Amino acid sequence: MQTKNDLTKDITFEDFKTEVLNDYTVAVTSRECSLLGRREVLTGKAKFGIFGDGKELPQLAWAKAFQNGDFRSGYYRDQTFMMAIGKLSIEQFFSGLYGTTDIKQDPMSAGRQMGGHFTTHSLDDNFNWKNLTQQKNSSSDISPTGAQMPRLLGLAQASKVYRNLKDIDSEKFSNSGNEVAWGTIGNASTSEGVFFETINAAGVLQVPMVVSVWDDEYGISVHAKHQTTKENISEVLKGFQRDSKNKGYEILRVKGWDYVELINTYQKASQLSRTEHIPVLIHVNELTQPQGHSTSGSHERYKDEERLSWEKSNDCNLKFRDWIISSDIASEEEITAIDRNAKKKVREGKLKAWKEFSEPLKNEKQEVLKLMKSAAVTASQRVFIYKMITQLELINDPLRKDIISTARHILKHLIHEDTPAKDKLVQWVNTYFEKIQPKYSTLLYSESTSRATKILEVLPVFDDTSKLVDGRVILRDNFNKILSKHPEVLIFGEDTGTIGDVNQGLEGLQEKYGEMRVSDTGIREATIIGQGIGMALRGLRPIAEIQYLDYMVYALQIISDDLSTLHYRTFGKQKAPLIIRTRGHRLEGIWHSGSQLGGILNLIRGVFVLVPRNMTKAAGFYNTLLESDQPAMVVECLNGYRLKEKEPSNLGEFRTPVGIVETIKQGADLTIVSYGSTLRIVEQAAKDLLEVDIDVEIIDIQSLIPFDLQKDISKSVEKTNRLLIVDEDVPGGASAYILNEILEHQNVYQNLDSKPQMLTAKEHRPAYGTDGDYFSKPSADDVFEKVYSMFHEVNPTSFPKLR
Ligand SMILES: Cc1ncc(C[n+]2csc(CCOP(=O)(O)OP(=O)(O)O)c2C)c(N)n1
Ligand SMILES: [Mg+2]
Repeated sequence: MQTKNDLTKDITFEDFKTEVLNDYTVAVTSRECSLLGRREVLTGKAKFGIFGDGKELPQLAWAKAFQNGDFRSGYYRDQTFMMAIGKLSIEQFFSGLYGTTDIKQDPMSAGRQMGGHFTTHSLDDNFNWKNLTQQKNSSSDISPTGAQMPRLLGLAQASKVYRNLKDIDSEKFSNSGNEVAWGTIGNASTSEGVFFETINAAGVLQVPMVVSVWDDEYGISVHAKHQTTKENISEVLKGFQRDSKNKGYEILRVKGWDYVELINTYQKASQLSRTEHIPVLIHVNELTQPQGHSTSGSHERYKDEERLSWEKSNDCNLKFRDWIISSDIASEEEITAIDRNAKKKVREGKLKAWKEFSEPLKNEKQEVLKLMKSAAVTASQRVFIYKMITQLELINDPLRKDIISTARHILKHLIHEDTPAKDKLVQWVNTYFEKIQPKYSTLLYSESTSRATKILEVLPVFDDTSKLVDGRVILRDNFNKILSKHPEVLIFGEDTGTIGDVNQGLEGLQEKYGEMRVSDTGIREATIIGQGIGMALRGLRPIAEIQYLDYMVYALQIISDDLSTLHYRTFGKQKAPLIIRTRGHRLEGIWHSGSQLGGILNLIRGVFVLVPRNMTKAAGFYNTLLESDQPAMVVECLNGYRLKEKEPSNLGEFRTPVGIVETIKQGADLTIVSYGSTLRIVEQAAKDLLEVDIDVEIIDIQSLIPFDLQKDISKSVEKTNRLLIVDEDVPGGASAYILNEILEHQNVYQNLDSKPQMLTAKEHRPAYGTDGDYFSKPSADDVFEKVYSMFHEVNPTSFPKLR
C-alpha cells in the first residue's frame, strides 16, 4: 500500500495513473480505518480513538518526499503517512486501537500507548542499532500537544553534525547529513511555548527541519481566533522568512486538498532543506475533521452549519477523487471499485486484528474457568463462586482484567479451604502475574548488556605527583579526555561554548574541539533537552547542559513526558542515551539553591538521577554513562567547583558506579544518609558529635535513581540501629523518596531502635544570603541537635536536654 517516492521525471501516463490511484487507495484505506476505528470505540471494543481523517492528502505528498534515513516527529493525525511509507498496516492500526501487548501486532508500542501514536524501530531485539539510513524512521509520538517539537530540533541537528564532523562513525545513522527531520503539528498546538522555542532555535541553528502545520482551524472545540494571532500561523511567522541578507526559514503555504500543489510543495521543501540545510515551514490549510476531534465527542456541538457543510465539500479525499475523475485519470467506475475494495480490505484487516487480540484471551478464560470450577466443587462458599464463574462465562470477549480479577475474587472466597484444586488456582494466578505483568512494566530503563548498572567501577588513580586542584579543573580535564576519546560526544548549553561554562568546567575546549562539539545555545532549556533527545535518537552522544538545577523546571516537561518514557513507550525499540549535565544543591536564594530533587525524582522515572558529592565523582559518572546506553541527569555541586580535590591520573577512564552508595565515615551509633553538598555539613556535625560520644556512620547515596542496589544502607542500620536522613529539599521531598526506598526495599524496620528521622529544609524556598541559607536549610548545628535529640530520647541521663 506504500506510496512511490522515486519521482522520476519521464513517466508514462499509465505509470502516472498507477501512482495516483495507488495514492488514492492509501487515502481511502486510511479513511476507512478512521471510520471503522471510531465504530470500534463506540461499540466498546477499543477505549479511545483519535484518527487522521481529513488530513490524508498532504501526508501522501509528504511521504513522496520522505527518504530513507529521514526522521519524522509528529502527532496523532499521521496515520496516512505511516501507511504510505509502509510502516503501518491495517491490522497494525486496529491492533494499536485494541491495545494488544504483542510488539509484532502493535509495533508502535506493544499496547503501551493509545492508537495514533506512531513509531518505527531503531533497535533490534538485542537493543543494538539498526541501520537507520536504510529505513524510514519515525521518533515515537507523545500526547502532550507540541511536545514533539523539541526533539525534532535535535533530529534535524544530527544531520548537520554528521555533515560537518567527519570523525564520527556514521554508517548506521547518516549519509553525509542528507537526512531531513520532518515535523507535524496541529494548528492549535502552535500556541504552545515549545513550538515557538523550537522554531526560533532551528532558525538560529539552520538545520534541515521541515515543519508541517495541519490547519483545520480548530483545537478540539476552540477556534483559531482564540489560538493564533491573525488566526494564521504562517502570517505570524513571516519575520522568520529568509531573504537576501539574512538566514531564516523558507515559509510555504498550500491548500490541504490540492494534490498537485501539495506534491510540488513537499518536493520543494525536501530539496531546499536537504541540500541547503535550512528549516522550512509548510502551512497546510483548509483541512477538515470529518468525524470531529476524537471519539470523545462530536464536533456538531461547536461547529456551525456553515462550517460543517464547508468541511463536507472540502474534504481532501473527495476533492482528490473529483480531481482524478475530472482530469480523466480514471473513471468513476474505477474509483468506485477502489473505494469498495478498500472497505473490504479494512473490514478484513480489522477482523483479523480483533481475532489476534481476542483469541488468546478467550483461551485464557477457558483455562482458568476449568480451575475455578474444580476449586468450587467442595468450597463452602461455592454459591458465591459459581455466581462469579457465570458472570465470567457471560463475557464473550474478556479482557485480562476480567479474567484475573475474577480469579482473585474467588480466592478471597477460598481463604479457609485447603484443597489441591485451590492450590492449582493459586498457582495459576501467580504464574499469570509472572507472565503478564512484564508486558506492562518492563523496559523503563535500559535492559541491554551495556545498561549503566552493568558498568563496573574503575577507581581514580592517585600517586605522589597528584596535584590538588580546583574541582572544576578535574571536570575540565576529564571532559577533554571524553571529547578526544568519543568523537560522537557533543556538549552544549547556555554559556557552555565560548567561556567554557559558567564555572569553567569546559574551559578552552571549544577552541580545541570546535563550535560544533562544544557550543553555546540560546536561553531555551526545553529545546536544549530536545536537541539532546533528537541527536541521541540518531546515534550521537549529546551532553546537554542546563545551567542551574533551578531552571530544569523549564525542561522538565520534555524530560518527563518524552525522554523518561521513550524506552518504555517504544517497548525498547528506541533509545536516547542523553546525558543531562547540571549544577545544583545549596547556594544562594530562591532560584539558585537547586534543591528541588523530590519533584524531579517523581517526574523523571526512566532517567537515572546522579548526585555526586565532588567533581571527581561527577567526572566518573560521565565516564560510566558514556559506556552505557541509559539517559541520566548528573547534578554537580554548585559550591564545589573551587574546592580542592586531588587530580586522578586516569582521567577519562575512572568510573563512578551507578546505584552504589559509599560509606564516607564509619560509625557505630547511628546511620546518616545524605547526598551532594549537604554531606559536607553532615561531616562537620559528625566531628562535633564525636565530642559528645556519638559516633555516626555517614553514607553518601550518590545515585538517587537507581538507589542503593546492594542494600548497603540496611547493612549499616543493622549495625547502628538508628537512621537519619538529611536532605536539603522540602519536607516530604527527596527525603520521602529516600525513606521509601529504604523502608520498602531494604526492610530495615526490624533493626530500628528509634523512629527513623528526617531532617530537611523548611517548606519555603531558601532565603537569600548566608543567613537565608542557615535559616532555610539544614545546618551542621541542626544535624548535631537532631542526632543528639535522638540519643536524649533513648538515654536522658547520659544525654541531658541540650536546649
Ligand atoms: C499539553 C496538552 N494540553 C492539552 C491536550 C488535550 N488536547 C489534545 S488534542 C488538543 C487539540 C489540538 O489541536 P490541534 O493542534 O489543532 O490538532 P488537531 O487535533 O486539530 O489536528 C488538545 C487541547 C494535550 N494533549 N496536551
Ligand atoms: Mg487543529
